[in-house]
Amino acid sequence: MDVLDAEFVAGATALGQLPAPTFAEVAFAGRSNVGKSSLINNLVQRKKLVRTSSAPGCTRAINMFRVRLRTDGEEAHLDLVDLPGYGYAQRSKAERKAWGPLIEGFLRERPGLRGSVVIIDIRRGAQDDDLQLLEFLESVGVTPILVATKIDKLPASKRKPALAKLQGELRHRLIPYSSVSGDGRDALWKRILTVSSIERPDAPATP
Ligand SMILES: Nc1nc2c(ncn2[C@@H]2O[C@H](COP(=O)(O)OP(=O)(O)OP(=O)(O)O)[C@@H](O)[C@H]2O)c(=O)[nH]1
Ligand SMILES: [Mg+2]
Repeated sequence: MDVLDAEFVAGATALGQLPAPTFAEVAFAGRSNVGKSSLINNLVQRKKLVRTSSAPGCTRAINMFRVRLRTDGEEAHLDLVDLPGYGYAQRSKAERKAWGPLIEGFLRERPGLRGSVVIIDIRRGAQDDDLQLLEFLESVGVTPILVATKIDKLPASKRKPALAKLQGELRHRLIPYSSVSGDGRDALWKRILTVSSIERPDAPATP
């Protein structure tokens, strides 16, 4: 799989500002500062396509990026959607009130949406709002793709037990990731392309 091209398509603070669904869409959701924007940059191998920040609450709008890729000799398009982070207490109440419906509205109402990557910090584990998001996705029928990110922040000896513990709390397979080293990139792309029906799932191994 090669990413041929990636470009910013739209930023929206209301659903009506987004372009009509054109290609398959995959959303990226997670707590504020968990590394959603860094993950998208790492996936498309562009350092600065998406703005990232060490200050939480950087992404305040829904930002859509269009990726042109080639897989198995065929070209395909896919829209990646960076959602504002949730769970950041420092924002004004009015802002927080506006985002719930924005994120939920997006996840509920985009007919082209094939799945949502849900990103969890391996060091923090799944928090209440992550679990609420997973429940919400289930209720609206959006396939979750679970990612445990920032694994590079744990010493190698602590990664396995931390992943096993987090996996034990969740019902979907977890993909370990680092946006610094690129660990997990192939596995996540594979899952995204399968969920988007761009690639077929691997045939089960014949006995
Ligand atoms: N070590 C390490 N740092 C990371 C990783 N992913 C993100 N970061 C850092 O975490 C901080 C937040 O990253 P962002 O990508 O801006 O996070 P975000 O989820 O988009 O944040 P908001 O838009 O504010 O919700 C930045 O300082 C990143 O450099 C990772 O895999 N490893
Ligand atoms: Mg961001």
